[in-house]
Amino acid sequence: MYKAEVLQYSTLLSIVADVNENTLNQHDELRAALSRTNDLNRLTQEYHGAIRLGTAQELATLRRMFHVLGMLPVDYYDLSVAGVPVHATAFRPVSNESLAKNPFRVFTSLLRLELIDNLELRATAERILSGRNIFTGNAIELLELAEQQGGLSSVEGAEFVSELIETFRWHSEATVDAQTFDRLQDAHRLVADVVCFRGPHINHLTPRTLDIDQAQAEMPKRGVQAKQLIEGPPRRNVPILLRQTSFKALEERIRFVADCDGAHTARFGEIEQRGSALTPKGMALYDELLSEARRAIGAEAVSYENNLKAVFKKFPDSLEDMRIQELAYFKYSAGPGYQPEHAKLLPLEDLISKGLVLADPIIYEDFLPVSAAGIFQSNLGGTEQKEFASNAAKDNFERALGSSVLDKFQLYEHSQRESLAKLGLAL
Ligand code: OOG
Ligand code: NI
Repeated sequence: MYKAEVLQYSTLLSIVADVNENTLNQHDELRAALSRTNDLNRLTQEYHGAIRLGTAQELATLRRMFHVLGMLPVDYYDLSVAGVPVHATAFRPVSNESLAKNPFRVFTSLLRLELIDNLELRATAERILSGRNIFTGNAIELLELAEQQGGLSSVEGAEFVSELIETFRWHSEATVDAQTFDRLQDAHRLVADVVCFRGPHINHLTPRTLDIDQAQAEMPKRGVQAKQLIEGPPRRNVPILLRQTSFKALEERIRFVADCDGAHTARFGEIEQRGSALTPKGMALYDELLSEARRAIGAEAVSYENNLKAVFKKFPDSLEDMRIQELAYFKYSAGPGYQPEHAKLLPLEDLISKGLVLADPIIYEDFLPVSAAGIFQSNLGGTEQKEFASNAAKDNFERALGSSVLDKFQLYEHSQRESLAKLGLAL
């Protein structure tokens, strides 16, 4: 559906496929490691998408919908710090088996109208949102059936998916007149995007590349206008967390009620490169270095990148250092010749140095708030920078969601521990 809606997205997919093939052809060791961690077979699948919701009720119902698909809310992201009036979670598979089968996840934001100062405008937005229903009647019926039966048959499941897709479709007819649209747009472009349409259109989908710098260089060559900076950590020997770039949102014709035409920018495409998941200690170091780099220089592209690289010299750049200093999570597996008795005879470090146990980084499966804000900003069009008092409101978000969000560190830690337990080992 998205390929048909946003034609440039197909170009993005072919750039990523070519870059991945090149990279794998040049790095046999990487190919072997990716196949050990189950990443090779899921590399060609879409990694994530994003939507923006208007009300607590929409979020609570969507949580139930995603639950049927085995996608659970992980982590809380406060984007108000970066001048975007939303907070968010990511619905994703959490078990290793599910992640290996299909990694697709949806970054899901909820609009925070309480951050809009103009009370009258806030009330208008609330009234418009309370009058819409973003789900089809069949989707709701199948959801209730799934909850009663504890699942769906494959026929029901297929129908459920095609009904749910309707929620994410683009509508070029706005639900408001041009004047209302402009007023909401003035409060924040994101407010207009969420409030003025029948549903939460997918605003981007994102494939995963093994070399984002190559992909970034390739975009303009194929007629895709890339965002200026790659978000996240710099290029390193050992990739960490998440690096992202995107192409600018398309300007699209829309129609307002009362028959007049206008334009709106919402939909774009994004590319991501994923690296090691970091422990709380590693994440704290990442946050510290990122703020240091951002403090030093404004957004001037070339110098920002050089400076980022220089600042990140303080982050160890070998798998061994990252493991020994407990900065990242690892998946351990048996190397050639490993026997269960080895677990009792030698400490883990010796097993690793003898090649009896292999340690591969666990891939980061989540998002980064500062990067997400950069992606939001470059795709809302305009250069506006609104200031909101930064105020994380995780409790409110979870109340709207109707459940708590899962802790990403616990998930990584669990999968590290499980891989060791399979070998009869512990850290
Ligand atoms: C979501 C932006 C966040 C990412 O990859 O960090 C995101 C949005 O623009 O709605 O998708
Ligand atoms: Ni994204």
